[in-house]
Amino acid sequence: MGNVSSEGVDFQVCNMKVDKQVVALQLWDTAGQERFRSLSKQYFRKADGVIMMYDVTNQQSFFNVRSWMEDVQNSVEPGTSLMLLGSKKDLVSINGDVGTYIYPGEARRLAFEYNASFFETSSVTGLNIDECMKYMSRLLRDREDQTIAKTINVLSSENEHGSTGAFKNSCSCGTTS
Ligand SMILES: Nc1nc2c(ncn2[C@@H]2O[C@H](COP(=O)(O)OP(=O)(O)OP(=O)(O)O)[C@@H](O)[C@H]2O)c(=O)[nH]1
Ligand SMILES: [Mg+2]
Repeated sequence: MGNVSSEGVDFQVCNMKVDKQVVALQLWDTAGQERFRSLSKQYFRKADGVIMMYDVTNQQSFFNVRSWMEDVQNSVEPGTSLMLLGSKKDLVSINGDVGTYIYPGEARRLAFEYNASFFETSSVTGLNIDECMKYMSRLLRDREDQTIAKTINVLSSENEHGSTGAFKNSCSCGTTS
């Protein structure tokens, strides 16, 4: 964040309002520097979602995305929501510097390979910041809703079987001859 490289892991909480619901997000900002790679990988395992960022004017940062995506893919639980963000879009329009610009089509293809959603963003102009966080919040909310629905299903089917068992027990206990 800011001009300082993340050392290890930063943590923040924030609430996102989506479709009149509030989704509470815990954001774990892991460092992108190589020496923190193994530390960062430990956090992917427990994540419900992973957001990866590269700089749209920096080919090397885009080149690094693939190996990070591989790490993420090998670390996360199935069903974890992945998102790729091309940051610093503001620099492209200011400089008109298309020479080093990674075009969104190329990035979108890479994101697609890893089943990740994709946005171009700018923390300077605010481009797509709200949109991408809302998008991720929706994915997480939908997955949580599915998990809750599955749990309710399992509990209610266990209850059916359980109550039959209980009924039989109480019957046999209650029956005196
Ligand atoms: N112009 C522009 N500069 C940005 C943008 N986002 C970040 N920066 C700048 O880019 C530099 C690096 O940003 P960080 O947020 O520290 O990058 P990081 O990916 O967290 O870096 P690590 O913590 O080292 O992994 C800082 O100087 C930021 O001010 C953006 O959207 N536009
Ligand atoms: Mg950082």
